[in-house]
Amino acid sequence: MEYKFLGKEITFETLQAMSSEDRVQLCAELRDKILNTVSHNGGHLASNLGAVELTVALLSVFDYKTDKIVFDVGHQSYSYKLLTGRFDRFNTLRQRDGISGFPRISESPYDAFDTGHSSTSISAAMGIARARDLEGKKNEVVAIIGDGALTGGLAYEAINDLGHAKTKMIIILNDNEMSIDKNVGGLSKYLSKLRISTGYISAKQTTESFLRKLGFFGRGLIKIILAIKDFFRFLLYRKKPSMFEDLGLNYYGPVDGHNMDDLIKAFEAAKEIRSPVLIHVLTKKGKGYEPAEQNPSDYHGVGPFDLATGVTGTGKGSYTSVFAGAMVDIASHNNKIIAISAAMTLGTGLDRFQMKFPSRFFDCGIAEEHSVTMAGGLAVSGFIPVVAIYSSFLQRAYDEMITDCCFMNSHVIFAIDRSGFVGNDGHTHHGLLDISYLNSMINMTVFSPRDYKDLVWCLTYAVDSIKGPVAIRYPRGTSPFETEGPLYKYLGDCVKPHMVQDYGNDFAIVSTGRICEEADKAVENLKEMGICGKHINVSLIKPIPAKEILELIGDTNNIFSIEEGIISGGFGEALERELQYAGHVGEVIPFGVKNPLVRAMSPKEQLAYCGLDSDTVSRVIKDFLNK
Ligand SMILES: Cc1ncc(C[n+]2csc(CCOP(=O)(O)OP(=O)(O)O)c2C)c(N)n1
Repeated sequence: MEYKFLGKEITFETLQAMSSEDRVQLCAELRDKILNTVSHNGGHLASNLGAVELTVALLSVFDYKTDKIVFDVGHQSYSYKLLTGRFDRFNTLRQRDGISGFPRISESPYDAFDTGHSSTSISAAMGIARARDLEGKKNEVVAIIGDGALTGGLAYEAINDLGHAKTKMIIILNDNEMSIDKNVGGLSKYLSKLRISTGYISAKQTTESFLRKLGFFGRGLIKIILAIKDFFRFLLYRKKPSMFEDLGLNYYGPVDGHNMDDLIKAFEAAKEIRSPVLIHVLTKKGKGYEPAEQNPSDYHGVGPFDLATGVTGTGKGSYTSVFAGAMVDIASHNNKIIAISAAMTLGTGLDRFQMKFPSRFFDCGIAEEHSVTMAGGLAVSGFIPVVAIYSSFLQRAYDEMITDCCFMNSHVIFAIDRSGFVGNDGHTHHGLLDISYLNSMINMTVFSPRDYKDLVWCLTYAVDSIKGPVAIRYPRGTSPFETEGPLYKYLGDCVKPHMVQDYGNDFAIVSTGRICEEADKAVENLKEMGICGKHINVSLIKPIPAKEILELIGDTNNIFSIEEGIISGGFGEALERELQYAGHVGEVIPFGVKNPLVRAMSPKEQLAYCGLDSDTVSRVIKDFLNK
């Protein structure tokens, strides 16, 4: 497609001056660019296709150079990036040194806030609006939040504050009836009710016809109301019952999120209100690309795909799918097993469990904290809840894990997916902090299995042989080694350390998790250089089986550890302490991540960037040993 607008400088004035036809053309260009880029680089497709008109309308009413626009999660900000000076670099989306898949203040002065995790936009925008008021500035502040993100509790903490403080700001609720999967819960039902009871607010309706339809206005009153020229302004001032109104916001909508004129009028009207306004916009996820419209969940976050057919890459198996299969197996023999997801049913593979055991599956929405405390409630009632949440998203349930599960020593199992590097989503999504935060939790047992079989053993052990809280962390993607035959002989073997290579006593390296592969190769590299050491792998990392590890280490004082996680508070530090308690005199030198701000690139590149690839590991060990 030849672009008439994209590629040229687009300012607020350019957008304001555009005709309706020009804006339609611009939307087509944005969709074309997004489709071509995402089909090549992967990314969040469906949400972005649904937000094209919304973004063009937004930037036709608000000046991105002076107003502040905060996207929730930020996965839907591609059109915004393209319209705010990043067209030329957009081909680098989610690539090393390229454009991030999320707003980044380090990337553009027009990105108001870094995002990636859900339900933060109203809080962040409110802080920005309060700062504006304190400084006596006049710019607008807008938060754009999806109906999925609105299931997160943080959003209500913000609305509670906002409805009371009456800070001037605008919330645009982008309602497409979808989270990643179909949106769930009472709120989603409530929004449907709002949609149906009111119908679209459209510029095509005349004020008079609208008022007559309502029926209860006398002729005199209609005359007065008609004196207010702008229909939208009238509607905005008309108090419409909704929970948002009850909480102190002006509610306005719903507006057709693909009708540019209606969107612009609605945003212009909202601008005039001196107190907080929520504009309810209805959009279609995947809009304009048939495969994504038909299967928005499959195209929410997608790898490279064939644009003509929509065919995405075939999965080669993953830790996630192994976990999903094991859950179904285990639950078919144990009717106390419950599976819990926080709006990530597909992502965690729990759709298989849901199909098989619908009454024992709960999707709580984007509500990690609630999911964990609810699991605590199930556990004290005799069930065995397995809460499957991505590592970085579980960070926000830190307190609930401790207070509502660990302190009571409750048998809650945390299946922590996406531990370690996640690749192109970048630093907000890495699971690099989990060992560190889990290490601080009393009573918590922690496993970091190295491959698929190990994962199944650890999960089985967690269900059958542990009575308190257990965390099992496993990474995104495929296992580097698929062992033939049984990995262990007995269930209890997964809590023991294992000798992987034993070439001599020059050094010993203790690995945990998938990164076992790099340690493996490093030990081979070193052997070729005449440096002969040992490699011990351990899946149980809390409590660390220190005595057994020391026995395997044997006669060397040059001990290293390696983990796919942050060094501070991580496995290596804990290993050193536990080995010392077990009688070892000396230190453990940890290989791990020093700075978790690791940007988008492939997981392999991220390993190398952090010095955790086998070449770097072998070089560092060689230098250390002075050989
Ligand atoms: C705390 C947290 N939990 C889970 C996610 C994963 N996640 C990213 S987008 C999304 C769905 C958001 O739905 P919605 O806000 O309606 O936006 P849409 O994609 O439908 O436009 C989820 C669950 C996240 N980013 N942050």
